[in-house]
Amino acid sequence: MSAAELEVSNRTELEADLRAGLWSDPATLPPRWFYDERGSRLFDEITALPEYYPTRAEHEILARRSHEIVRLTGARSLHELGAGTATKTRELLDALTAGGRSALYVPLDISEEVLLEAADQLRVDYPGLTVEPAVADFHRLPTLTGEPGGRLLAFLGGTIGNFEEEARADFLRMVHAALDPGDHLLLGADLVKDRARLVAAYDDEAGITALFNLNLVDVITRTTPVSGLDRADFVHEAAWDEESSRIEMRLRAVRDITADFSGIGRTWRLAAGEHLRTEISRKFDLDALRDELVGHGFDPVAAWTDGAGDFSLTLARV
Ligand code: AVJ
Repeated sequence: MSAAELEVSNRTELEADLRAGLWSDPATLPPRWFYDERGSRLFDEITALPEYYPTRAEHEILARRSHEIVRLTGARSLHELGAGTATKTRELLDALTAGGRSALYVPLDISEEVLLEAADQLRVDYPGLTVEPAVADFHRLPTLTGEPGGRLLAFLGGTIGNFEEEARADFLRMVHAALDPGDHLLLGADLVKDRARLVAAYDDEAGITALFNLNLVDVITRTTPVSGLDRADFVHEAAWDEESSRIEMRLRAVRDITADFSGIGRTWRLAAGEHLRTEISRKFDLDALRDELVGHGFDPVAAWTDGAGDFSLTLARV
């Protein structure tokens, strides 16, 4: 796609999400809109925050278990959903190419820019590795390349937590259908823990997560014509919903908002004190997650946590 075509399709897709989400109760928007260039940079900053443990915890597990994962799966190709900059993935790639073995890496991401840049660097760093980046989102998987039975599909970072229950079920069904017998899924999932630590991870002292959340307003105003929408009218909020076992990220209106979306021909009103929900981040119980995978036809092979028991990786066979 050309840059101009990309811009048009971006606008069309955002407008569809705005239509579907803003007039519901509560108003919602899918978290994928966080990740423009600035949002992606802010997310990278989040992963280095003292309060945000998931990235470090998952990296710890991968550093310790990657060789075991490659041995248990016999994988010759790694397909990674939402690969991004593929930093932690290097642990898996090291194991996959150990002893000079050749392997295939297929990073899948919605951001072509990030994808191609990361792919170029990986080709330099891993001479024996074939890198085949593919633009894809979590809702439509392309037909997977690589030898059937020798594929490892990784979905890391805890992004599975962004899905509502039903969307998660749809996702697991889709993944199971995309894989062949002998292929494996490697799933990163954040675990339930102390409320204070969970909230702090999404409402950090330095205010980076607040900038990340508020950046969404800029993404909207830049992508579709709208008047009356201003990031100064919102404050960031992170709340733990015990019953649904999830963190909710919200943008709470500090004054009455009337936003005219001329691109979609509708006016959106949000009263002072009400909020727009921008992300859910579900936290899991390891046994329940295992049962859920079994319910979708997967055969759990192993599950690991970091030393502190904060985050999990589950390996399951199709
Ligand atoms: C990238 C979806 C795993 O839910 O923890 C981080 C995104 N949002 N801080 C998460 C996020 C706010 C992150 N995921």
